[in-house]
Amino acid sequence: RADPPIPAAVTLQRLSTPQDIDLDKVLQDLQLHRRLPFWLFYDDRGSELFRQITSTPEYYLTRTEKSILQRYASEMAEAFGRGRLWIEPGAGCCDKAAYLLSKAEPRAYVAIDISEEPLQVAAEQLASQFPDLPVYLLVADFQQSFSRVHEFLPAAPRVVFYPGSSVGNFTPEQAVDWLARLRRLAGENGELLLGFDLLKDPSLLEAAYNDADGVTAEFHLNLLQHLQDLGVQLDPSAFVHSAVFNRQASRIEMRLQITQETVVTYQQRRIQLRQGEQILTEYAYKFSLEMIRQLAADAGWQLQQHWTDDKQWFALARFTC
Ligand code: AVJ
Repeated sequence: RADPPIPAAVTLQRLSTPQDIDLDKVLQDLQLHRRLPFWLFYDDRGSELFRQITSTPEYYLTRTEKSILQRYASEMAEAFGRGRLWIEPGAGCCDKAAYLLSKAEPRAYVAIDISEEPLQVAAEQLASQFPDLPVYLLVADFQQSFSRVHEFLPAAPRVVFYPGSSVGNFTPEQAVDWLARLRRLAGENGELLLGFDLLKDPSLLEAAYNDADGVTAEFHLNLLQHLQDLGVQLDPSAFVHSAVFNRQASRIEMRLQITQETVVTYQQRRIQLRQGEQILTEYAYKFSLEMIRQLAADAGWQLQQHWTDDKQWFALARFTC
């Protein structure tokens, strides 16, 4: 299929390609710690399935966050001020930023994502919605080439936009590292708009990760297909989805349960999994405002204000350096 045309106001830069996965390290982690990394969810099919999750009735996160953005876009734009460079890591199809771009009159909008296709589609959308807005699309894997993004961007005070509660995939320690990287990305006088899921009734949390139509289960099991596509041999029928809320740790824990003895092989590696074992694939932390304030403070960010919905299910907060 041919690439869609890139509009004139849009600059596309490819900084890295998704090929450089260290698969042996991934399998070593499976062998030694019964862990697989959450980013393996996101191949093309996985990104599509995540999109489908966001429209299940149980998965309130995306819907709630968008309602907050819609309701408070003007107030947020006012708080951040106009003429800034808005940067969104992991932007995907850029649909959340669109709420703000109409009000914030940015110097430019910069979308960073490892997956090029949704960015391309978003570019057309943004160009028709905001014909005068310079848009930069950076195809990049943040693991490696984050520092290089500075080379491509116009000079202006920055806002880093990190919605979706993706910060919840990290352990608190990793989250501090990540927020510190976002602070370097934001630069001098940089600000941050961070979306995060709030603590609530565990039955609501667990329902959001166990939707009745099984979309989340399919999303979870797609990770096995992704591994197979990368050359790993395994039998997907030996794995089932589970997601439970751990109150103590304040997080949803997603695990693949082994229902029958099975073997995973990759090159020289042979990993035997017994019935009843479980493989940890994802954390989704649920925060209080105080938890987020503290994590961000440890990374050098000061909480300024936050916006939430009527039920206080989700929040977006503004931080300054
Ligand atoms: C994309 C990380 C925000 O943790 O809620 C959804 C991913 N995993 N259902 C989340 C996810 C299972 C999602 N984030």
